[in-house]
Amino acid sequence: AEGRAGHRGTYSLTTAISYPNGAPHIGHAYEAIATDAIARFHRLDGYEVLATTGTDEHGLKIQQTAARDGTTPRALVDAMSEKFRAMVAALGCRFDRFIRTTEPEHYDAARALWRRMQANGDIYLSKYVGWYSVRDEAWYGEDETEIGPDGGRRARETRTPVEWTEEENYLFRLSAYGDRLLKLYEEQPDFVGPETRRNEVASFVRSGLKDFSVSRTTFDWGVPVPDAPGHVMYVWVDALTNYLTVCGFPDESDPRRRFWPMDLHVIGKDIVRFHAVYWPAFLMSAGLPLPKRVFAHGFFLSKGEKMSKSLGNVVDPMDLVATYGADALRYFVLREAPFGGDGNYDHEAIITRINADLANDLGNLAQRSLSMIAKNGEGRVPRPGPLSEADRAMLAAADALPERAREAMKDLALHTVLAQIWAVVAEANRYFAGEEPWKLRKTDPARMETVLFVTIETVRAVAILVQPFVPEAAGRLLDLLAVPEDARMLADVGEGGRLVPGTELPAPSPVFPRFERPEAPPAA
Ligand code: ME8
Repeated sequence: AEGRAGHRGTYSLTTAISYPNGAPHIGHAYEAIATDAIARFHRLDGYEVLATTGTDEHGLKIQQTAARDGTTPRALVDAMSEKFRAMVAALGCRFDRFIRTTEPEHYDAARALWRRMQANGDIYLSKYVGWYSVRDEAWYGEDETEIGPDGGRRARETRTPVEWTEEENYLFRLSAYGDRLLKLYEEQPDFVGPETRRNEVASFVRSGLKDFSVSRTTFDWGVPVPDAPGHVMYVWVDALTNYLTVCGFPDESDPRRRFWPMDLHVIGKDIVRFHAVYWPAFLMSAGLPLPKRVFAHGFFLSKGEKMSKSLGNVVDPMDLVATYGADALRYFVLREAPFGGDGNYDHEAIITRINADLANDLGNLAQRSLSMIAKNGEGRVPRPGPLSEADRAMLAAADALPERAREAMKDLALHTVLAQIWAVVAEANRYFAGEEPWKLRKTDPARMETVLFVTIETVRAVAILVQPFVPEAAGRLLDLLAVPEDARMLADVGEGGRLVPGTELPAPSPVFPRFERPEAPPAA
């Protein structure tokens, strides 16, 4: 047999790193879940994976939140980053590294990147005068501002107040990178996805790039700029560098360097510009290879509206896990919205998904076939006889799943992978109902064994395929089928990994219980 883990090479991917100035919300959970599912899929397919996530802990917003709460930035981020770490764990995500930008290792990486950009002549000192939004930590041109209803000037796009500010700053020579960026989008059309985002970014670059300020002197909660007392790095310079830190940059001999360039950055649609314009420009300037792909997922809304404390529709991912379980939440968010589009959270919708797709379609199929085997087949994998056309068609559909899923995965179409798997589940339910194995027990027990074999062999393929999405339940289902731990890879689907007739099976128990409604759903 071919080598197992890692025989296909490496695959590295990241989430964005979250601002720990508030508790994690469903948007953060969604991004972690999707990234974890992509990571798990690649592990399952034989790649050696590096999947990372973490918290983006510097900047004025953190400093201000700490001041408001009467604490220090350090104490605030220590407490809050724990909440993000706990959420990721509660969601059943398996990240190889949780990075915090306040780690000494990260300071070294950020300073090394800075020095390389500076050595290349792309960072220079200049007086910066203009409209500054504290909330956005961004400078705006006069034409990007307007007078708000309160009479004060604000940024037109974000509606945050701006102040006339003068600062001696370091600037990054972004203006020098327009042509190279446009060439990048053209030659590597996958670099930014989905396509609508690529078009937005390309037209932004085509409209002309201005140099921008990459240091701050008005506060000190950041990575100190090398050899420039009083300057801390603009938080986005420091934040983006986290992707290099986790690969051991700047140490050339660090074994983690084999994961750079990253295969994929998974981010939300609001931060595409930072990842698809600034980040590749920084890397070009520093002479480093570029990530292969930046993919922007959509936003998760609550009952159709952006979540906000004032609207009272904030859903806490920890509450959702406690109520529905991590697997159900994972399945729901990945199935509900095409990856790249927006999704909507709704208690009714998740309950429907749990009961229809998980408990009815897949759960009942497994439970019915396995309990028939327990009752009629002495609890062993049945022995198939000659295969009918229907049997062959059923097995062919199950065996084709890995290849079809790989194809959909190339486009990061997670929802398509789930739809493909559930199409096979639906077919297996039709097959099972049509063959009526419960009647065959008396009339043709040999045929009954064949039908049960084909059914649970299909369940085996499905259970292997759903591991990235519902890892806990998939593991239990594979246990019920007595599939050894080392035979649960995509490559084990099909002829090579067939269940062995006569193998003893454990007593079946439901893997996907129905959701029984409590008196009231948790506050939404
Ligand atoms: O942007 N639905 O941090 P962040 C889906 N620190 N995704 C959402 C969302 C929603 N309602 N709200 C936010 C930052 N996100 C920076 C990133 S990376 C070097 C620095 C996504 O905590 C958002 O798009 O505001 C981003 O990808 C991630 O959650 C973290 O957002």
